[in-house]
Amino acid sequence: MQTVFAPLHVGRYCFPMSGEAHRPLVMGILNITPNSFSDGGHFNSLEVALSRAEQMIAEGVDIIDIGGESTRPGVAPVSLQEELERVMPVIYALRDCGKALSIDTYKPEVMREAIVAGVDMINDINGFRAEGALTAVNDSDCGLCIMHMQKDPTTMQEAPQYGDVVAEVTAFLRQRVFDMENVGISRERICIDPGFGVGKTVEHNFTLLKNIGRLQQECGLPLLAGLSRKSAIGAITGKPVDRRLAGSLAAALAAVMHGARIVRVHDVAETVDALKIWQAAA
Ligand code: 7PJ
Repeated sequence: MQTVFAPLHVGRYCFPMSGEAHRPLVMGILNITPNSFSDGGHFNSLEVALSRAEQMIAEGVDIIDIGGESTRPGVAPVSLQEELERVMPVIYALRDCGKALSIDTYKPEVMREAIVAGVDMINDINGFRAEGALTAVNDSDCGLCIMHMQKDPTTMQEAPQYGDVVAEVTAFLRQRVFDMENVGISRERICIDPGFGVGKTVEHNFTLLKNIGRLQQECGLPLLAGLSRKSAIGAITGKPVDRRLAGSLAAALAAVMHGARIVRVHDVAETVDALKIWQAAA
């Protein structure tokens, strides 16, 4: 039996999380990185991003997750100015594309600008722990994804350790939900994410994956799972990052089987197809 959840409110959109009308949602990853072939590169990376977004929309994406800073393990942070220059033109251009827009950031200044520009969701890998993050999102109607991360992106993969990874991640997420409700943020806007691959060993990742049902039940909120192309997939399959499609599809289906309501993926068309067959066979 799957836990029953109220619909998730994300800005202009309201997604059923249970019942007849519910189906797993696909969040498509739109990474904006500067184009190394053109000086400055911002115009070119805007064009590339918009054509990728157009493709994702045609492929059936539900939420477009725009990110201007790579948070892959060990990657250096980008400045606030640089992040804004990367993401803001994309947000303005996609504002009325008909799909929910999410911004993947942990910087309160970026959250504020993105909210003014009309994003529907804030996806924070840092769980809104930066000073000013809760205030930045408080007065909006944006959906909020709280992710668990041990340490920070530069240090998180240095020997991650837990006593009981499921209990610790659950306790962290419950505490953040509590803190958010305390400042007046409504639960109907919140989803949780155990943060696959961030401060976790392969074993931690698969333990969390198998326990998605428990995490959701104990937090009482829908869960978003992001396993796409991550190193845990590579560790099991032995494949480099550009050959992890099949592994990522299996991981997305496993997450949904365990009850995840949203999957965050690079390969939208393939994931949408896999989920359609999964649903038809359920
Ligand atoms: C995640 C994310 C994730 C959420 C990244 C990558 C690394 N946001 N942003 N969940 N991962 N909510 O995509 O490989 O797992 S960046």
